[in-house]
Amino acid sequence: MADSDGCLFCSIVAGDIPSERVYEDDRVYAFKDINPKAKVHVLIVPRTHYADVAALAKADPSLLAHIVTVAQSIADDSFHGAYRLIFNTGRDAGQTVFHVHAHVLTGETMDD
Ligand code: D5M
Repeated sequence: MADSDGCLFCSIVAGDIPSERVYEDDRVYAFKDINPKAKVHVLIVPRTHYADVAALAKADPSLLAHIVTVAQSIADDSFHGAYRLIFNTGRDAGQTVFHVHAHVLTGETMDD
């Protein structure tokens, strides 16, 4: 677990910053990406702060598996179970928020 002070997604999970909720349970919170790259673009974040997917996988693999299950469920509801699941990991890979988040891209056919 890394420092969660001033973390944008910790503030969203806590309800201190508004978001468009899609799903939540005791372990994760899912909300619409503010800058969607697909018809349906949802971010799934664990309530507990981990900096990236590698840290999450090391600390709590079952929570990572749960995120995949939630992504599948969102895609089942949005687009017959077809989706892309992306974890940008590291600044040079485009990660801008250092609270692990799964991008779920679905809702339309993606050819490229
Ligand atoms: O993805 C970080 C993602 O977080 C990026 O797609 C925009 C999104 N974002 C940033 N601020 C917000 C708020 N306030 N609500 C919803 N979505 C947000 P990364 O993989 O780190 O580049």
